[in-house]
Amino acid sequence: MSFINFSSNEIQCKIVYYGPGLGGKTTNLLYIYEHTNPDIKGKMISIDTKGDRTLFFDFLSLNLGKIRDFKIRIQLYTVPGQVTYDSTRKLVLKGVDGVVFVADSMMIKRQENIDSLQNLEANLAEKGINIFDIPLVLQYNKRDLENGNIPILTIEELQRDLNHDLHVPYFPASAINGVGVFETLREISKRVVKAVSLKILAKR
Ligand SMILES: Nc1nc2c(ncn2[C@@H]2O[C@H](COP(=O)(O)OP(=O)(O)OP(=O)(O)O)[C@@H](O)[C@H]2O)c(=O)[nH]1
Ligand SMILES: [Mg+2]
Repeated sequence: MSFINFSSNEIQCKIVYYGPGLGGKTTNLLYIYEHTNPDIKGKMISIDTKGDRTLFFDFLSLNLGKIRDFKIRIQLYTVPGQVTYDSTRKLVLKGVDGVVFVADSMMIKRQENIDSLQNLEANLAEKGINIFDIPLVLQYNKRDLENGNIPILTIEELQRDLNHDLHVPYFPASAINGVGVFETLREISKRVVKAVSLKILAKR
């Protein structure tokens, strides 16, 4: 939930990276952390991790500068993608202002992508949020595999599977090489800050 502190003139927004296990959510945050100016970022914190797998969440806070007199701080979280950790995903979604859905381009992940997006929709609905109303962008990750032996889905197939009804912005990416990572972050931040600012104006 966006949090407005009028005494310190700060607005906090929460963005959650969601998607199937091993899709590249943590890799996105790591790349952002490693390629941001130390003045604007807090520590990256990974809570409970086993090898590659997130068991609780990752967290990174970024200072985006000012809008009028307000300092804008965004907080990035990842959920654990593994199917069994649904209760943790629900916890991490608490107070969410925007979502980046990281899909895995590998062909064998096709159904997992679809299931994970449905899981997001259901978990948002439990919180009274319609997936069509919340700032959301899709990232089609692991496009670098295009040049290898692992079969991957085309952008058209991913669009048909995931974005047919949503019609939200989408970004082909290779998070491991940083391709598309900041483009994705910029778009979701823009949408979240806009939505939060409108909410604030409406309340004033
Ligand atoms: N080839 C390739 N591998 C990637 C890319 N992004 C991530 N990976 C690899 O995929 C594996 C899983 O990445 P993570 O970022 O840990 O995935 P996650 O979505 O956080 O997974 P969970 O925490 O289990 O939900 C790691 O071995 C990454 O190095 C990419 O763009 N291309
Ligand atoms: Mg992870």
